[in-house]
Amino acid sequence: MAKVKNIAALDFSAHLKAVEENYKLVQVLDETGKVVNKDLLPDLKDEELVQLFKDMLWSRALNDRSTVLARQGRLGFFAPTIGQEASQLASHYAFEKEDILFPGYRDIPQLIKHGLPVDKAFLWSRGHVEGNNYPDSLKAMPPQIIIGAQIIQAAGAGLGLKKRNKKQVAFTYTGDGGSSQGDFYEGINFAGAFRAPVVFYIQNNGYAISTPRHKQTAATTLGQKAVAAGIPGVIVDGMDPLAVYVVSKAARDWAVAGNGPVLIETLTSRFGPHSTSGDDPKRYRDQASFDEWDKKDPLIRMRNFLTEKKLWTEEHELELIEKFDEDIKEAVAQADAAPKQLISDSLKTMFETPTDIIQEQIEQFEIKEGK
Ligand SMILES: Cc1ncc(C[n+]2csc(CCOP(=O)(O)OP(=O)(O)O)c2C)c(N)n1
Repeated sequence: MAKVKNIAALDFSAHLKAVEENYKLVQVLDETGKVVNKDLLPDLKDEELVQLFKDMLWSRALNDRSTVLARQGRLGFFAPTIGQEASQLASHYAFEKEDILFPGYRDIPQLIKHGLPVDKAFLWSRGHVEGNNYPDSLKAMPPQIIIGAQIIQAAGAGLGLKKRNKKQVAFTYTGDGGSSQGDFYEGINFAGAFRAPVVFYIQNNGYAISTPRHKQTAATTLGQKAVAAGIPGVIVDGMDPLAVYVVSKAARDWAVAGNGPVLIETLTSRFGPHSTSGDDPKRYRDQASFDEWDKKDPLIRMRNFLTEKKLWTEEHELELIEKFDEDIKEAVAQADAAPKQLISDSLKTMFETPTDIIQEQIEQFEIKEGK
């Protein structure tokens, strides 16, 4: 066989390296909360910085309470968010209420911040139809369970916003596993082709349930997947709230200005199990990995940063957590008071005009349920 000449165009290792080199990690705060990149410090007022930290603390409180409730059998499905607070809350902080959110099942904190009442989030977890009955003001879809499906929905919504000349964007979250799905590639490609205003997040927490990230793809980063769609891709320290915010704000500005979508990979970690339905992460993750990521806890960084700026005290934090716990308890009580879930009501949400078979089932269940 003829020997291929080693000309630059065929230097495949150089190709791979060149792609990787274009995708550098963005960081603003180091693990101790010290600013390591002044140029990227976001333009947030003191009270806004404090609010961002409060959101993250609230999310941790919600995680802790929900974990207990799930263990007591008082919630249905629950996917822990502990460890991902910067990735979730600092990204959401960059968007407007009018922007349309397409969350995955782990993105309940962003959905609540976007306007979903907490009791409805609990009802959703219990599989109650009222959990998906959103107030008109809430610009969001219910959390997606089908991995990656929200990516194509967001791409379509983005195109709709563009066609209507809206100054809004769609934004959506998936995990590292989700970025291995066909829907993911189709969605970012479609949004790129139509320059739809969409910000796509891959929250890379290292695992798709028990499958480690390195077994899912040969790509050295997930952010670089943007290159095939011809759109910008950014990799950000997902444990660094200020970096996540600043990158998200830039992405939203870019998209809303008509330049098309952006893909953001947040490097993060879930400190807990995949879900509370029986997963034991110690079976696929060693203690060293937990210890390594514990040190990167986004709450430690933000707390240190604010304390150094004299914007935060421990007493304030304790008071706040007590208040969050009270609010969450109240929301649980509200969810408990909701009328019992009826299968007939659930069936009625399937189509605006039910098909004959569904209609028949509705009638059968209404008799059984005494309606
Ligand atoms: C299309 C599809 N395939 C498989 C599943 C089963 N499943 C549920 S969660 C999950 C892992 C997803 O991992 P990742 O996207 O990394 O998100 P994470 O849970 O880590 O946030 C899988 C495979 C599913 N829900 N949908």
